[in-house]
Amino acid sequence: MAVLLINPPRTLLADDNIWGKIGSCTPPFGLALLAAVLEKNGVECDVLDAEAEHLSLDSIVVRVTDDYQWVGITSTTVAIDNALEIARSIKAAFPEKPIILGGVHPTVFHEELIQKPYVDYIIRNEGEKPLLDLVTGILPSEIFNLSYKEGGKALHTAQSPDLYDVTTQPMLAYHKLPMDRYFSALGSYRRKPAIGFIASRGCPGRCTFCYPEMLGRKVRVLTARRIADEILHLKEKYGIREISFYDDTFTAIKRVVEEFCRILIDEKVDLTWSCFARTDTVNEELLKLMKKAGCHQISYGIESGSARILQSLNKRTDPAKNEEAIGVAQRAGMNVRAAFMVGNPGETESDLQKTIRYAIKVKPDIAIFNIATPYPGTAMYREANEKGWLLAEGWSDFDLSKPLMNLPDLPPETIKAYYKKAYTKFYFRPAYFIRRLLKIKNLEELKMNVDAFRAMLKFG
Ligand code: B12
Repeated sequence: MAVLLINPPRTLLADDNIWGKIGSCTPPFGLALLAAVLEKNGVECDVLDAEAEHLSLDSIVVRVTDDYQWVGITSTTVAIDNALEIARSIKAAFPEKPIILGGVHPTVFHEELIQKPYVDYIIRNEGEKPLLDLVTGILPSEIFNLSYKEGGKALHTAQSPDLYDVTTQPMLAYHKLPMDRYFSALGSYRRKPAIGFIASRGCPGRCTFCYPEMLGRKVRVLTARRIADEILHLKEKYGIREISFYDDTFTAIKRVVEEFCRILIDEKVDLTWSCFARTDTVNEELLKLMKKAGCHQISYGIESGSARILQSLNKRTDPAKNEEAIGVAQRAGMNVRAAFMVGNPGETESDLQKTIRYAIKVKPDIAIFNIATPYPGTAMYREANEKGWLLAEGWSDFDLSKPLMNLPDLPPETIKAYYKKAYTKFYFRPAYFIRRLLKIKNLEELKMNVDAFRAMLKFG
């Protein structure tokens, strides 16, 4: 028995989406882990990363052969139309092959999506155990987190009372992936080859724009030794020199980060890396240790320069504390990448001006502005839905570059104008340019910065 797991291609990003210019190509961590779990349990499995391979929808079905008895497809919200189209065309060509959907969007909309004639199963939330159970013949009614059909009726089994034990997680099935296709986002790496990695699940934050129930609210992290060993494998086997940690909050559990840094330092591992953090999970001592262990960039979700907006996003930080955390990281020798959201509920034009002024004042090395997007499953989506603000024409609009809420105090055109304006105001300053240039350490970094800077300017 063999399983094919598919990562659908995203709809091409429009010219007015900054991510089309600076975005990364990252391994589909979830699918690569599911493939490793299946393989470890004797189930043959392949991963088709149609996003990384730039496959058209038509060419995906050609890669489905009789050898596969099961097809699994992952999907976020922005990719769901493509995921469903792939499911539909595979079902048309191979009516006997069961099709399983998983990932964040099918989890939120399992009731609706299981009704599609070309979807046989939906695995909600964490997929390791339910997928293995399903493909090894356990009865659907005995599998947690499963939506399925019986006699034309949709059935949904209970949620598993246990979260997946990440300490038993096998190394991702890198050998099933097109490893030479992956790269990190412009402006985020110092050396190449750079690749994404994820060491934990969960986040201590409870922001209104996030869906913390997806993989469980509790923060769970691999052991420091496990993280280091997998990275050493990536270095040895694939020549990786830099890691971009994509964990929601890499610094959530300080003890593990400290131990990981000590391993890198003691074993003199030649690695540069970057990560995401909340500003309330770092301190000077930790940042200095991370810097010593090769971390050159930290990304903070700063979101807004307005305390009122931060409060309404339930961000549990404030502009002064965020400014302090930026300064501490820079004094520790790191670059800071600050992410902001424009077009939040309750925001006015004056708040947007405040955010741009704040971004300039607190001097991050890189600033990213996204349009506040109400993803299904989040408190922001519920509010927008209840208040009749939702504007999206389709799920492929959910790409962080379109105003999708018709807010009472901020028309969509104003949000769009500030989205662009924020980039021009932040990047088109001689002081910024000089500051950035002086921090560049090598030729690779210079080239990457020139590319990133050109993208930001062209965009703004
Ligand atoms: C790393 C990451 C990325 C990476 C790459 C993701 C990738 N290639 O897998 C990059 C930076 C490229 C990225 C891009 C985007 N991302 Co992103 N990303 C994440 C992040 C931080 C981690 C995802 C991850 O790997 N988790 C760990 C693995 C183990 O979990 P998993 O993928 O969910 O898989 C598990 C289950 O979902 C399930 N499962 C998943 N697929 C399948 C399939 C089958 C068949 C089965 C049975 C089970 C199953 O089993 C897995 C194991 O338990 C998440 C937040 C989070 N913490 O999850 C956001 C997140 C997924 N991203 C998000 C968004 C919005 C985006 C972008 C739209 C942003 C943009 N800039 O345009 C794009 C869309 C990309 C796309 N192709 O769809 C949102 C999605 C919200 C939504 N409703 O769609 C999230 C949830 C962040 C958030 N809190 O809002 N992202």
